[in-house]
Amino acid sequence: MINSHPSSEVLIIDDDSSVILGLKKVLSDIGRIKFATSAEQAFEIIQEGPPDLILLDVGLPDVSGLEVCARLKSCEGTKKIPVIIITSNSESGFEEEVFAAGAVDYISKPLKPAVVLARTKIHLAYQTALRALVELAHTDELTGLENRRSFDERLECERKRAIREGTPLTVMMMDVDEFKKYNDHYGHLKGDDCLKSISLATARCCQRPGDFAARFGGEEFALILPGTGAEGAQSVAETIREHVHQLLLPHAPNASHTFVSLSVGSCTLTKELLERKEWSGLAILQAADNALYEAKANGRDCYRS
Ligand code: GH3
Ligand code: MG
Ligand code: MG
Ligand code: MG
Repeated sequence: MINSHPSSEVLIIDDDSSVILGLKKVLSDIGRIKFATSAEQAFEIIQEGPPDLILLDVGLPDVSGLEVCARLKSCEGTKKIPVIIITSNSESGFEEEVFAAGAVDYISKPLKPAVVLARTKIHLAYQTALRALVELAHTDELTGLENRRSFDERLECERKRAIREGTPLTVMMMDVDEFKKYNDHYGHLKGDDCLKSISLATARCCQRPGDFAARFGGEEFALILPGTGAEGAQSVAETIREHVHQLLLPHAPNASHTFVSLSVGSCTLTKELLERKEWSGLAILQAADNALYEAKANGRDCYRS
C-alpha cells in the first residue's frame, strides 16, 4: 500500500476542544495538525494554504459542517481537499446527506482512535497516490518537462484567459535542427542526452510566472507565454537559441551547422487579433508551426514569427 506523504497536513474543525486534543494525539505521527473551532476560523486557515485532508465536525457553532463541506466543494481552490465528516448523528438518511455534500467519508462519535487513524491514513494515502498519478500523466519521462497532454490543457486555459482579459498570448514551437543526423552519428542514447540538455536550457529561460515549457513530441518543444507580446517573444526565442548555442554540443559532421541549434517559430495573439476572429488552440498551434516551417526553410538556426 502507498503511504501518505510524511509531511501531510490535516485540518481538524470541531468546536469541542476535548475532541481536538484527542485527535491531535491520535494523528500526531501523520504530519502537521491544524485546528479550528468555527467555520469562519477554518476558512481563514484554509486560505493561508489548503490542507491535505479535513476532519469536519457536523455540529459547529456558526454553520452546519455539511454546509461548510458543500461550500468547500463548490470552490475551485478547495474542491479537491478530501473532507471526512465527524458526527454523532445516526439518523437514517444522514449518510446520504454526508456524501451529497461531497464528503469522502464519515466517522461516528464517540470517536475510536484506531478507526480515526485508519480512515485518515487511507484517505491521505489515496491523495498521495492520486497526486503522483496526475504528475506522471503530465510529465515527459525523458526530459522532466511538461508533456503534450499538459500542454494542450494549459493552452486551452491560457487561450480562454487571453480572450477574457484581452491580454497577449504567445505560443512558440522549437525544433532541433537536423536531429536525425545527430542520432545517426552519435546514437540514440547520446541523442537523448542532447534533448535533456536542450530541455534544461529551455526551462532556465522560461522563468516568468505563468511561462510554460513542454516537450511537444520527439525533438520538438513548445512554450506558452501568457502576457507576452511580439517583442517579448522575440527576446525569449533569441535567449533560448543563444543558451542552446552556448551548450556547444558538436553536431554530426554531415550537419550544416557545427553545433546543435534550434529553429523557432511563434504566434503572438494580440488583443486586436483575438477580437478579429475566434482562435482555436489548433489554429494558434498551426500559426506557430507555419512560422517554424519558415525558419526551417530560411536555412534553420533562426527565429520566425
Ligand atoms: P529538421 O532540421 O528538418 O527538423 O531535421 P530533423 O532531422 O531534425 O527532422 P526529422 O523529423 O527528419 O528527424 C527528427 C529526428 O528526431 C528523428 C528521430 O529519430 C529523432 N527523435 C525523435 N524523438 C527522439 C527521442 O526521444 N530521442 C532521440 N534520441 N531521438 C529522437
Ligand atoms: Mg460540535
Ligand atoms: Mg521535428
Ligand atoms: Mg528537427
